[in-house]
Amino acid sequence: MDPDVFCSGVYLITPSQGVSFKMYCDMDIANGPWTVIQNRQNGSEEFYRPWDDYRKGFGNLLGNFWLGNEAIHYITVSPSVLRIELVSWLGDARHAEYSTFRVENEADNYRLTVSGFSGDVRYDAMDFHNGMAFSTYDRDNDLNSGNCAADYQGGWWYRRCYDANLNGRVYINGSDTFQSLVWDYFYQDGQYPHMMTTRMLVKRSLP
Ligand SMILES: [Ca+2]
Repeated sequence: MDPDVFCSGVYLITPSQGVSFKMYCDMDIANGPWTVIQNRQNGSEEFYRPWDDYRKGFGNLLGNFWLGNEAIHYITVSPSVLRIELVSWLGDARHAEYSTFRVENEADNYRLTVSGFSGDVRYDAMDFHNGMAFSTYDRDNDLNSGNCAADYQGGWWYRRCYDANLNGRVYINGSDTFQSLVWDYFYQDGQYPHMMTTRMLVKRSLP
């Protein structure tokens, strides 16, 4: 079945000759179908992982997972849109959309391009990460003299260090920790509010 035509479920796609991987395709939300590249729905999956795991991807496509930087790179070779869905522990749902989303290849450390923000979340927390390379605790590509991925316990496009930390390891409600799933200024009065669930989805830009 062609995921461009109809989907909702796990599919094998081949974005480039000799390169194929499984992905979860969603057409339950507006203007789909979308390929899900990240899903956090509970704390059952470990996200504090090394470079190689983030490169290949990990978790369960029907549960919590990171699709993998290699797969995300191949998907975003075609001009792509990113959607991020956030639900706080207070149950408030917001989303961000970016009209431009690209992840370079491994030789460029899966460098992020993200721009063209829209959506109903009150702060664009990804702008801070635009242009950054991906970092993991064993591959420090951030601009901090320390190791952001080790300090904040995720794999991410850390700068010095983050405004968003959606791959943070710590899955708990309300605790004052920076290692959690964070979207800065989700609330006006809370700089580092924790998220209960997050999803990141990609689709091709309209021509
Ligand atoms: Ca560093």
